[in-house]
Amino acid sequence: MNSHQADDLATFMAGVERRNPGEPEFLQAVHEVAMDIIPYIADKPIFQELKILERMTEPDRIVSFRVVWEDDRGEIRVNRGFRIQQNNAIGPYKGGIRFHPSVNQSVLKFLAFEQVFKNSLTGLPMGGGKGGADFNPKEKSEREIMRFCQAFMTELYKHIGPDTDVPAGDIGVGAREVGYMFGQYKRIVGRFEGVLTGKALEFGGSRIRSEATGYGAVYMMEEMLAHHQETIEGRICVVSGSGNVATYCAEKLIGMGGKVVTMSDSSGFIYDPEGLTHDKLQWIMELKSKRRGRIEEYVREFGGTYHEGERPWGVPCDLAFPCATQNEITADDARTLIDNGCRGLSEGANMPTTPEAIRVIQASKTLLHAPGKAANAGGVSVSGLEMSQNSLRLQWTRAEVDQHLRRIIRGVHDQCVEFGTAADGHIDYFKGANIAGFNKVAAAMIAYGVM
Ligand code: NDP
Ligand code: 2IT
Repeated sequence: MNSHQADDLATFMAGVERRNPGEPEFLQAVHEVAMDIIPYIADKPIFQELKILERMTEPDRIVSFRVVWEDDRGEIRVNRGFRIQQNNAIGPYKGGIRFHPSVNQSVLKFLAFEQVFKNSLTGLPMGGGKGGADFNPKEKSEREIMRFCQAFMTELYKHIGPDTDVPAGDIGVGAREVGYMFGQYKRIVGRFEGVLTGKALEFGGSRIRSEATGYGAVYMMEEMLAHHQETIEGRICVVSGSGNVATYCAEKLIGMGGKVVTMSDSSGFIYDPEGLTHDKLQWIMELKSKRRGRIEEYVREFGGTYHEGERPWGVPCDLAFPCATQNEITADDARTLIDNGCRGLSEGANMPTTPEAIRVIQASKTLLHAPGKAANAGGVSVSGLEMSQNSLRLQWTRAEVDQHLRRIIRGVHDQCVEFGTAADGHIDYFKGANIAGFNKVAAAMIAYGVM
């Protein structure tokens, strides 16, 4: 970036900061994209004249609403729900719903903004959105979860539809919550339609949707390594998280001959030097999704060590897969990973790497680093395939969906290479993903004229 472009970036960001005070996560996500797009459009005046980036950073609309429900003791509880409809230039708004106490407008705006670029990269016709609530599903009974989901959908249904906005899962929202929300939507509108993805197979879900994000993060790593004539086989893998994305990421890694030695939750991480097996992973899936227990219980069952309050990045590894949450890899963590000889980092989570950590990795040039908008695009890709299957009123086989998923991730990888390769041959996957994602949405916005 030359000094003129640096000035343009500073001016642009000053405007975004003025319009979005107190929203650090959103500003972080916008800055990471603008850093690549502003130099890219420097010699393309049409994008500047038509204020494409300015328009992309302003959500089409934000819906915020009260969610009132009754807990098991008969107490009335009040939460705040949101849906951010960021951009529908290339298709209906599409993106997950997050239930977590940390949810606020800034977090959902960062996720909706990232989603626009991610969905564009998949090549499927999906715009970007995100929703959620500051509801904490932990220690809630099954009936409380159900009542909350129903109350949430009783407002959200007014704003979504199979051709307008199609939510799915994210942190704290899996097949169970999608089932409750889909049931409530169907009850209110009186129609059975593909308004949510991540549904169970019995009522319109797609095969491999549960697995897709984790599998996709591994396929992306496989593509990056293959591009450099390397493979996953025999590599030591560090995974964070123990939810949907982390567990299926670990499953695919084990299946491909990787040695997964860690998993974590918000309390700490476990290290198993022997490596996880399919049986151990099955136990973790049951622990987390059925018993809703803590990852520390693993060491009582299988040995290894538990590290309270720590993240796993200090464990020497070849490949790292952050699959928990945003900003979970700091600059110090990035230095540790690089010093330990880590070769690849594939972001199963959204924005897990801080800006300082990204700079450390980019400066080292030794680590293949796929951003979340490319590496975790597998989830929304199979959501897109679920929409197609719902429209066609049929269900594809596992092999068919997996084939599509692999093809889509290969396409994402190849776009990153096309737009992210420097003169010296180094591939900046962040830059490639940002530019490729931007191009398609920008072209559609230009075609529509000024709006
Ligand atoms: P889950 O709710 O299934 O699992 C989340 C995991 O991350 C849990 O292990 C949880 O620990 C941990 N975690 C959550 N918040 C924090 C935190 N603040 N600090 C430390 N650990 C935390 O969610 P998913 O697996 O679906 O989502 C994980 C990541 O992947 C998110 O960034 C999400 O946006 C992203 N993603 C998800 C997709 C999907 O299809 N589900 C698609 C694309 C991206 P604990 O059990 O203690 O809460
Ligand atoms: O961040 C994401 O891509 C998701 N949570 C999945 C979105 C979707 O619509 O499947």
